[in-house]
Amino acid sequence: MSRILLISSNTTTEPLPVYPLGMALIASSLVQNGHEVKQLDLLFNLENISSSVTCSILEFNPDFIGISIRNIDTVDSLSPSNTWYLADVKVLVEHIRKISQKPIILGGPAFSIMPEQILKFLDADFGIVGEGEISFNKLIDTISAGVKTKKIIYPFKTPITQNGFFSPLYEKELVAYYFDQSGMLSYQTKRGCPHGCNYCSYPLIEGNKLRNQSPEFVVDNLIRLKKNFHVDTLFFTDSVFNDRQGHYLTIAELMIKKKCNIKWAAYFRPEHIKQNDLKLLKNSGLYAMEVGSDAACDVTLKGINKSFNFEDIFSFNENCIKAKIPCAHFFMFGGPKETRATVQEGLKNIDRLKKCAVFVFSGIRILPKTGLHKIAVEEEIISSNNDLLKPCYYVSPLVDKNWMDIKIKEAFHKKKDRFFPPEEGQMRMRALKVFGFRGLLWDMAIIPKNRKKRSL
Ligand code: B12
Ligand code: SF4
Repeated sequence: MSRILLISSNTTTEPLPVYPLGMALIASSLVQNGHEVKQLDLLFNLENISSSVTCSILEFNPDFIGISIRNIDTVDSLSPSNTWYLADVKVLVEHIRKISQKPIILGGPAFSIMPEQILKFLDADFGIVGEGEISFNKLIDTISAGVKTKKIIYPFKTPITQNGFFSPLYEKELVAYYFDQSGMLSYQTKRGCPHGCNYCSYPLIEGNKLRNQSPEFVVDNLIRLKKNFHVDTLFFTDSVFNDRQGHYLTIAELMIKKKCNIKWAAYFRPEHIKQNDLKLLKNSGLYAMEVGSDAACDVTLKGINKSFNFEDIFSFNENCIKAKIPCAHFFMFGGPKETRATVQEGLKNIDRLKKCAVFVFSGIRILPKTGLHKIAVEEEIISSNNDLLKPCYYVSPLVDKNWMDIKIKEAFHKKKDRFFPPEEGQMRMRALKVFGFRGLLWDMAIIPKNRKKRSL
């Protein structure tokens, strides 16, 4: 049995504070294997980060220290703060080294995207790429047995499937904090994405094969969450909630059957969803959808390797309007094949999307081992030896970025449900938070009765 201190290093509250779900799952797997675990969330301890780390190490005296790293940066080329989250994690690792000689093990989505670069930059001892539940336990056993091992552990050929999933070990104090701050908690029902969008890092984190939890397992966890913590609003953090096999519909059916009575939102892909499906989802508690529409016309959709076209996005939106489900579409301009003509066509297309929110990003963050990375090197936008640790964006060489940004701003001028640059959306949401509103918040621009005040 070992003592393991887990630290969630994420302290950003934009666009909203998100529960450290990865840490909760690692904690659950370690506890089930008989280890003693302490979860330390740095956002919860924002006012006294360094003393909370010092006290945890001195009092708990861990044998291993695991750090969960969620974000590298904001993936927003126009972000004025230009936040690079890894700088704070570096300070954290240096601080830990001053008080403990125990092995530091890294993991989390950010780490999984660029493990070699981040391990080197942070000068930690080990790192686990992808899902950590099984690998972390194995690594601890290996190190404890005095066996030499590689510094970076890559995913096994046999990842977790149906019966192997763990229930997150939510902590009461943290649940209360995040529910109060963001108006929701998070839960993941499946892993992996089989779609090969060329800019996307998600398959690097979770693999490209769908691995579903059984609907019974999901719903039992939701019922427990509600019973133990009185949580009634959730975000399903699946990369894409609507899988082609319709597994998501079986979850919704069971939520209705078991009278879960939980409101939920999730990411959707704008395809393969019928009016009846939307009705079912709504009856199960769906109150808002974040839609990965991603590019605004057929040429640029093809440029990022999407298998749907703009008409699919349009009819998806029309169906949501009929079903009275607010949705927010996310688009990126400046991707492969973007030209002046496609920007103009894309903005006209977006204008056809009624009664929905639209968020637009300018340029696409280039992440290693993606198709976009290859294109960017071939087009000499970046050199092949750029390690991509610092924010670096793809903008099509066929369009002028300044011109494009001005055109988008003009098209969205004075529209309350259009957000560009993304920071503009953050500012409006910050104002709503000051007035005590919680939740996704953009949905209030579509359906004002979705307003939810924080419980004081
Ligand atoms: C859902 C989601 C959101 C939702 C969250 C909703 C909610 N209420 O939770 C919303 C829309 C709010 C959001 C916002 C943002 N997101 Co986001 N999000 C995701 C997504 C799809 C899933 C994250 C998740 O919860 N996964 C489920 C948990 C269980 O998995 P996990 O954390 O990865 O943990 C597993 C492993 O990583 C590992 N692990 C985790 N911790 C540890 C620790 C140790 C020691 C070990 C060994 C292993 C380990 O084991 C865990 C269990 O298997 C990911 C992409 C993806 N598929 O991962 C992007 C992702 C994490 N987001 C990302 C970003 C950038 C952001 C934003 C900064 C974007 C923005 N500018 O607004 C914000 C930041 C929000 C915040 N406060 O931190 C990036 C982060 C990397 C990067 N490029 O910088 C990702 C990877 C997507 C991407 N573009 O590449 N996001
Ligand atoms: S962008 Fe969405 S659909 Fe495409 S690969 Fe990534 S997670 Fe899958």
